[in-house]
Amino acid sequence: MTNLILFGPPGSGKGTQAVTLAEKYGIIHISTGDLFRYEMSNNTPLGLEAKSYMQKGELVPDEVTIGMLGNKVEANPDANGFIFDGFPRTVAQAQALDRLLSDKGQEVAALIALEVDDDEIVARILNRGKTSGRNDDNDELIIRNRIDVYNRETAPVFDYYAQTGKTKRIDGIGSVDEIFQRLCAEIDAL
Ligand code: B4P
Repeated sequence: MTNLILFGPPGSGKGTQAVTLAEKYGIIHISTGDLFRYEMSNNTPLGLEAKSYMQKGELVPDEVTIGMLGNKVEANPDANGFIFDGFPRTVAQAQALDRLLSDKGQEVAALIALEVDDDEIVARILNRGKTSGRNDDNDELIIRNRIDVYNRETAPVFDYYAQTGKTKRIDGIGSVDEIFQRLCAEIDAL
């Protein structure tokens, strides 16, 4: 069983790459961002709560996010592994993920970080905003806030996993296919 964390700032290409990686390696892709957007589109209480944070570029509270992620993992008892995209985004989420996997006799195999500079992130997300219909993609101030939140709350997750030697860094600039090849090389070497 291979459990991977695809890591990086907003707009670094996690969602883009996770879909094809999940297909290639036969593992389940879990995107907390997609799960929240699904709840929002159905106007559920969870979706309405998530919306109030996401539209400002803030993180949804840990208790909500961890519970939702746990339900999704539990719903796939026969999975060969998971690729976590956009989770964990805080050290508390990372600790919760480790507990969840350890209760199943599993662990995180690697955290692979996509490295992309801030100006490229802003350009990519504004470009996606032309068609995504996402409030958090259309306003440069909100995008810059998402980057600040990443640096403050999410970047420490890299250091948390670095302590156990599970972290890898990938240059996230290049074509989608080039980055996919770089990611596969790291995963194949695990
Ligand atoms: P996410 O849905 O995770 O959104 P993201 O960080 O913007 O996306 P990603 O990095 O996956 O970028 P993508 O591949 O789409 O989170 C949105 C919000 O949800 C958060 O701000 C937060 O509020 C909330 N949330 C989610 N998870 C949470 C958690 N665990 N805890 C608390 N809150 C949480 O790529 C972006 C764009 O770049 C696309 O348009 C893509 O086509 C383009 N692109 C990709 N690769 C490219 C390349 N190589 N070259 C050029 N463009 C590229």
